[in-house]
Amino acid sequence: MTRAAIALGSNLGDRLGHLEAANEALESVGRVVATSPIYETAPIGGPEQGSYLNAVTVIDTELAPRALLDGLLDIERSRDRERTEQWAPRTLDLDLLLYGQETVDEPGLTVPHPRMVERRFVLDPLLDVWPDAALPDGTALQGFREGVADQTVERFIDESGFKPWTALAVFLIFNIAAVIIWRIILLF
Ligand code: A4P
Ligand code: MG
Repeated sequence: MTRAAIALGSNLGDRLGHLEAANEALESVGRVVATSPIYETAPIGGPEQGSYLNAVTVIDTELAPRALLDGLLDIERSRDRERTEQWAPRTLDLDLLLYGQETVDEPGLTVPHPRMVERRFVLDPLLDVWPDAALPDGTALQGFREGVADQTVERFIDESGFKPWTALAVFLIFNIAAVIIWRIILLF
């Protein structure tokens, strides 16, 4: 069993839906240990494009690195990921950041992910859920935080749960409280 970290990113279509679906689907490649908060992040590289939602999920897996990557690519396809140019906008990107303390360097698979230490949209969520994560040579990833501090990321707050009936309930409670207070005042 190996502990692995997966980066999730989306900046096309139903971004939150893609990340939530990916998290559920990750159960098919391992046991989900922890899921980070979601961050809204400014795009880095590539053509002009919209902001991303990024997160990191940590899993324990029995799959070898290549089989795990194949599983991740299957999940991307299930969310209609299309590959055009590098760093193009995407419905879902799943990157294998860390696979235990192993190093993999083969065609089509490099672990640790070669650009992870340059990106705040990876380091912040990763360190939220795996604070002592380290590179295979033992270098703590916390040490790279300072170098990416100028990149813009902020915690994403999902406001879609604030449905009209929630507003109605708040309105009614507020009014009932006002009537009760008014009655109490009238008693004096
Ligand atoms: N590949 C090799 N190693 C890995 C690995 N460890 N994990 C290969 C995943 N894939 C790996 O990836 C190209 C190929 O990389 C895959 O077929 C796989 O065999 P891709 O997802 O098709 O292309 P890409 O993502 O455009 O390229 P790349 O170079 O992997 O991009 P990055 O570095 O992942 O950057 N800005 C914000 N704010 N948030 C983002 O999430 N993401 C990117 C993509 C750029 N800017 C961003 C974000
Ligand atoms: Mg990718």
